[in-house]
This record gives sequence, C-alpha cells and structure tokens, in this order.
Amino acid sequence: MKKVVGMGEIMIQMNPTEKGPMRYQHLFERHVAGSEGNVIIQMQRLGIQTSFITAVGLDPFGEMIISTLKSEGVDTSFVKVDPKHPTGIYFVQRSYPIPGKTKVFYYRKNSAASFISEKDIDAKIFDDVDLFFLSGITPALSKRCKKAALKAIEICVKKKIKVVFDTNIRVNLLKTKNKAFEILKPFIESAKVLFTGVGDLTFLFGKNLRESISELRKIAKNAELIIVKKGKEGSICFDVNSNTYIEYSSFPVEVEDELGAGDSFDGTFLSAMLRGYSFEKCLRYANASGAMAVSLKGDIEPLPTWKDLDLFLEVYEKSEEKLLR
Ligand code: KDG
Repeated sequence: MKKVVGMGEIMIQMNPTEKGPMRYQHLFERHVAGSEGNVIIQMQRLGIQTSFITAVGLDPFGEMIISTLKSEGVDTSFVKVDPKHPTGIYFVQRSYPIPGKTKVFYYRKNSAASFISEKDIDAKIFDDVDLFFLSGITPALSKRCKKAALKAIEICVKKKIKVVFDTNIRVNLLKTKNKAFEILKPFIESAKVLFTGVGDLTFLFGKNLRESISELRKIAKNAELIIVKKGKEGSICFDVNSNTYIEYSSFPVEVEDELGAGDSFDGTFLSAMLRGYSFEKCLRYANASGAMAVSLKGDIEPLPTWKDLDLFLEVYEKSEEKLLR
C-alpha cells in the first residue's frame, strides 16, 4: 500500500448555519478543517495509508482534531500537543459580499501549529514513505514552520521521496507578492508535483495563464507535473516530460461552500496518480471531487470515496438511472 505524509495546520472551523454577513450570524456549526489535513483525509478515504505532522493546543479543540484524524484512519503519531499555545480557529462567511464566494476570519496567530519547529521533524517519520504533501500555508505560518518544512523537504530529497507542493496562497499570511516569492520559492523548486490555481498565478505573476505557467516552470526546476486548478473552468495538467497540456472541464454544481474544493481536488488527483491512472483520468476524478466539495458545508464531510466519485461521474456524464432506489 502507498504511504503518504502531510504537514500543516488543522483548525476548528465555525461555519454559520446561514449564508450572509458575519454580523448577523447567530448559529454556527463546528467543523474540523485545514488545507493539508483535508488533502490527507481525502487520500486516506481513497485507500492510501496516511500520516500527518501537526501541533494542536492542550484544549478541547485539539482533542476534536486528534479524534477526527483518528476516526478517519490517519496516523496521529506525529501530532504534537502543545500546552503553551492554543488550537487555531476560524470563522466562515458564505456568499457575502460575493454570492457563491467564501470569506474567512482567522484566529490562528501564535497557534500551536505555528510553533512547529525543526525538532519536531524526525527522519523516521519518512521511513517507507512514497510521497510528502505540503502547501504554501505551512511555511507562511511562521519562520519556525518554514524551517521545519525545509527540513522535511531535505529529508525527502535525501530519501528520494516525491515532494508534492501546492502554492495555496493565503494573502492573510503572505501579505505581498515579494514575501510570497521569498517564502514559497524553495518549495516550488523542490516539488516533483506542483499544484497551483488561477488566483495564485495571477497574484504571483500578474500575467495571462500560459505566460504565468511558463514563469512558474522556470522556478519549478524539478517539477514533472504542474497542475492548475481553474475552478468553474476546470483544470489543466502540464506533463513536463512529454511537454503536453491535458485539460478537463468542471462539473457544474450549486455552490454551498467553496472551501476545501482545491484540497479534495489535490487529494483525489494524487490518489488517482498513485493508482497509475492516466493524467486525464486523474483530472476527471479530481474535478468531480472538487465539485462535490463545494456543494456542501465543511471541508472534510463531503470528501468522496471511489464509489461516490464513480456514481457522481456516471450520473453527470451518463444517466440518472443509477440513482433509482
Ligand atoms: O482549503 C480550505 C482551507 O482554506 C481552510 O480549511 C482553512 O487551512 C485553511 C486555511 O489556512 O485557509
């Protein structure tokens, strides 16, 4: 069985029962979410053996995160409980001021995860591992986190483990384009598989899509695959070895909460890739997964199994008879 390790911050997500401005929200649902954790849970759900490096506070929220990871089957041996710093929390505002778009309010400064340091990264975490996943959020959390993430990458390079990186820009943490380049560059350079999105490319390069991808390629010296998520416009996979672009269109669905779509996309693409599927098939499954993620609240709850994905694709691409009870 393939083994994958992820690293990042998982938080408590407070998602209001209603869409609209935060100032009028009274009732909230409590979820557990965090970009890299979402990717890892998606992969675990698709039959990959996973493990996650993170830190949570010594508080009930940290307990919720650990029990969620455990209940999903993710190995929590490398989750640190930090008695000095709290678990991060964030609030979600759906469909306001832009219909269909989600805005977030973070309470994550000095969170336990932002105190992950090099000493938390032990080479034995990576024994028999096939792939390591992290995103631009982790090194942006703090200088300590960046050093820890670089140490993890160094170990992976030595052990010939495939490094997968998603640029995953959070302006809230990276602030400016220059800071984003400074923090993300070494990770983009080391990645064998690189995920990004149209928003990230525009933020970094401010050019049209093809030009931005070729700018990114100049930095991504080790990348074999560059995958660009285009939301409603579908996705593109650039296969560096054969110099080919593969495109796949999206599946139109009603958007309830767009958070987590990119993560379910990544987790599904990687799981399909580890099964040896063609890049076209990887994109087809990943686009389906992203569509399923935006149609429900919460990041983890909508993450599909292979059976869910196959049913979704059959109904979307063929007929509704499969839905008969
Ligand atoms: O990808 C969804 C994430 O944005 C969300 O769960 C919170 O990890 C998060 C972040 O840093 O924005």
